[in-house]
Amino acid sequence: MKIVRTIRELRSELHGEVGLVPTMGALHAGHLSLFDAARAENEIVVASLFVNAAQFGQPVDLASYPRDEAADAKLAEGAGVDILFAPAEAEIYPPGFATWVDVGDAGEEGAARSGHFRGVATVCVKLFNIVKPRRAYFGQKDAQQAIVVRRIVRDLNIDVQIRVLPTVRDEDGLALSSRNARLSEEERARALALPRALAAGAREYGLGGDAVAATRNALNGLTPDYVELIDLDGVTILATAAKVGATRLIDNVILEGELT
Ligand code: PAJ
Repeated sequence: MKIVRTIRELRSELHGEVGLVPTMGALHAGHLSLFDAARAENEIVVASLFVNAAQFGQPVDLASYPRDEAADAKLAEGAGVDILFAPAEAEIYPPGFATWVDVGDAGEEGAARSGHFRGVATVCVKLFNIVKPRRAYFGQKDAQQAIVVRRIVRDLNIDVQIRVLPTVRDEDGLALSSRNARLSEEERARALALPRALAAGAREYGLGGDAVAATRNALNGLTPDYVELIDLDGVTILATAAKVGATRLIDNVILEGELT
């Protein structure tokens, strides 16, 4: 695996059908599932590793975001990534940078995190233009992000296929997230209310009942930012977000349809 830091160097390494997996590092089995999918479908797999300051609301969230490039490089290499693109801040946002992608309505998650999806959208469009992938891989874990990225690609006629892969969970059901490392043992136990409440919501939906109300009722004392039904290209998803201690977690389950 090659680690490259500049756009020029990256371009000289690219040939054939490229699969891109954008990440912010702190890699875990969720990211690895995206690398595996990219490995299976493309000649070259590029992973980007860039903690995108533009998508963070709270300075403390950005400052405390876990960073360990050496560990990430090892995991990426083991998963068959060919090129790890790990640019410095100024390579992506050089002095004078002033153009942003305005994503429009991004549901409750967008409303809860002002400016977040603008930052995500801008860096994703830049990565698509830099890497020119045939396919790019995203996780269902961040379903609202996948919806926004699919819409951008459609609205701006970007020639890339957006693949969305299922959420990878710990054995107890908690969705893997780089932010889980911040949870104390007690908080981690309380965080299990998220997947459990979503499962209760999905059961209720299957019985013809109100999935949102059932989820709210099963959150076991957690106060959600929202519980909502969202649509990802015809797939109906039940999504929620809640703070456990100081850590904001998101999760979702599919109620109807299948991701592609
Ligand atoms: P990051 O949080 O590093 O996630 C990178 C990709 O991994 C995203 O597509 C995310 O949905 C996926 N992912 C995270 N946890 C997962 C899990 N448990 N199962 C499956 N996939 C999972 O999302 C971002 O970075 C950034 O917003 C980015 C797209 C890189 C733009 O900066």
